[in-house]
Amino acid sequence: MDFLKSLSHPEEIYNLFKFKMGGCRTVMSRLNYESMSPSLRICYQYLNQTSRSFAAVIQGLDDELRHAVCIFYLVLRALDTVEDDMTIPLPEKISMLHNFHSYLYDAKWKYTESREKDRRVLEDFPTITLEFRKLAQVYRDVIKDICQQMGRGMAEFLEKKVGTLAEWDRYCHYVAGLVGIGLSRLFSASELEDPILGQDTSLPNSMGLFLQKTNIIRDYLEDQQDGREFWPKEVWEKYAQKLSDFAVPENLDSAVKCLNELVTNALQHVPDVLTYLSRLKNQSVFNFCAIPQVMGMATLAACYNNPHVFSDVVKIRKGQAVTLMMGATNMEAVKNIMHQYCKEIQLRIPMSDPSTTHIQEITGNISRLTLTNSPFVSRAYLSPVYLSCAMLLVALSWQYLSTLSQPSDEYIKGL
Ligand code: IN0
Repeated sequence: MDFLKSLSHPEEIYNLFKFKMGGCRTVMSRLNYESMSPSLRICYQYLNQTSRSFAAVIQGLDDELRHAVCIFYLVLRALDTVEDDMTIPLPEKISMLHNFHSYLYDAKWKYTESREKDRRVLEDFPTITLEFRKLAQVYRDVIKDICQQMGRGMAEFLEKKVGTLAEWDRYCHYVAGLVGIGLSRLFSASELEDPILGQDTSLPNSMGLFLQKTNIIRDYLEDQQDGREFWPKEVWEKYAQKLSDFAVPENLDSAVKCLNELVTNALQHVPDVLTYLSRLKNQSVFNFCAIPQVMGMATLAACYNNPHVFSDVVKIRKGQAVTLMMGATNMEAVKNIMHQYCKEIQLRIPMSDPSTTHIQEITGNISRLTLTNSPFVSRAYLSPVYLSCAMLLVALSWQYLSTLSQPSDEYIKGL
């Protein structure tokens, strides 16, 4: 199926094939489970269960940083699960969010009442905190501090909706910007990156804001169905009476206008993302940071001016995701990828849209910043001969792969 979806993108077919054949090792490293304590092994199992694709990218990180990020990720998942759980009475939830950082040093704390998808991390929180307490003090201090700030911020937004654009930035800072700030401090603490990286807060905040705004834009429908609202009122009130109006087909024109304004807003973070990535020195840290950002850009480009955001889930193809994962390993490649998606957006800018001028300005800027000497090979070479070769390759690899069970299979399913 993945191969079929990529039929008009031969380079993706090639990459899906290469990836399955072990190309995934460029960004992932196989973990040595035998050398791990049973509790750490369980932590990695939870990581793989909660986010199969991103788990692989975490596992590509060097040495002890990998464990620190794995624990950080699981702790954040637990905090997020508390925030999302609508069955917890408000006063109890507020207190849990405020005190969450202290549970890291409470060997017995767990929460067994949740019905959320990732409840396992709360039910078995003691296994995660046991490993947390084995981390070096510098890592523990960062993780604890971020949990404290994030818990406080999440509690602040429990009773209010996102109103102004400043509040949108503030909410995204709590749930994602702080993750970037924490990660940068972990990178510096590991000495894989310079101390300066962990001291800055503005660039890593933008990294998180870009990802989170993209998620919020993409997940409009899913959030509506779950009774959640994260689109800022300051923007949607220009186009509708209620945010839920956008799910009604008659309002599709206004909905897309609003969508385009939010995409434009999210794109404003791209220059910071590029500056942040250009500061990274370690290869494994670079891959870890760059992959989610290029995926975010691909998702944003797929959402731009796309009415499907209001009727189904807009997702990037697996072939596209694999191509990005294998490609985003150096600054020049990242710039080329960003440049390509920027061009895709530019080609789809409608003439009469309230944010046309603004998005032209921003994409023009991104386009200039991402211009390199070796532009991305364009899709112009999509000749019939190439297509036939690709289809032949599909048939052959399909046959071959169906007889094999590769370790990367699990991963690719998760994408
Ligand atoms: C993340 C981020 C993440 C990775 C690397 C550097 C970052 C710098 C700043 C902020 C966040 C950074 O990446 C993941 C990516 C991810 O989970 N992708 C999903 C796909 C999807 O569509 O959701 C996957 O399953 O592959 C991310 O989205 N978040 C995250 C969480 C914890 C950590 Cl440690 C790193 C979530 C969020 C809310 C954007 C911060």
